[in-house]
Amino acid sequence: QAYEERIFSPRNLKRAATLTRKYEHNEEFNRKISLIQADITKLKIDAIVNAANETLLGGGGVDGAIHRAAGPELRHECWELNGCDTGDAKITKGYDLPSKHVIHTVGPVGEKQQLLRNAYERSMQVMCENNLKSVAFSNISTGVYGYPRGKAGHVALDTIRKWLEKSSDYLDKLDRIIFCVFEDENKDVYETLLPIYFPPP
Ligand code: AR6
Repeated sequence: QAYEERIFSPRNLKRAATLTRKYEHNEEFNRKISLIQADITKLKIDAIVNAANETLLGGGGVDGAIHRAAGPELRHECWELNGCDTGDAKITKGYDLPSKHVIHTVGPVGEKQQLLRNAYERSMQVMCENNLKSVAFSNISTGVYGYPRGKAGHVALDTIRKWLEKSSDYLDKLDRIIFCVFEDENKDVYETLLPIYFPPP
């Protein structure tokens, strides 16, 4: 597990120098943010965030992978949740996954910024309500739902940065927020954007 992979690779730092800073450097925030490229179903963590659909009954992409790895009990629990609105999030146990929980969120179909923000924001709320200290996000809406990857990266990072700014009461409890990218294109997006939202000193 590459939890320790830091966000400031040499390549990253070089890019950071050329980018406009949107936010101030904050060492505590930076220590809690990670980028990893992995199959999210392999992560041993408090919660992984699934890019689900409104039925919560499974599908393709990362949703399919999570349901396959978690086993049929996950579908049973999801069934009882009666679906989930776009921009909302609901939590289940992780069953056969190494992750203890799954936070199922539903991103928008297409580029609807506020709904994507809501999905990240609500996932963090659900994490807090359940007293969890670590969470890994998949790249909500950037697959089948067709949100442009670069723009989705901006929304994800900005939403999490803003959440950190206003959640000082939870920071001591929070251990880590991981952005889990799967394919190279999203890895490039996050490597480029992380220094804007979480700038080095
Ligand atoms: N681990 C981490 N990320 C993954 C994995 C994995 N195993 N597999 C795919 N991704 P998508 P959406 C990435 O399409 O766009 C489903 O059918 C993938 O590369 O899974 O929100 C649901 O049921 C992409 O960057 O989710 C919904 O109907 C990201 O996960 C619909 O798709 C999200 O792609 C949701 O579409």
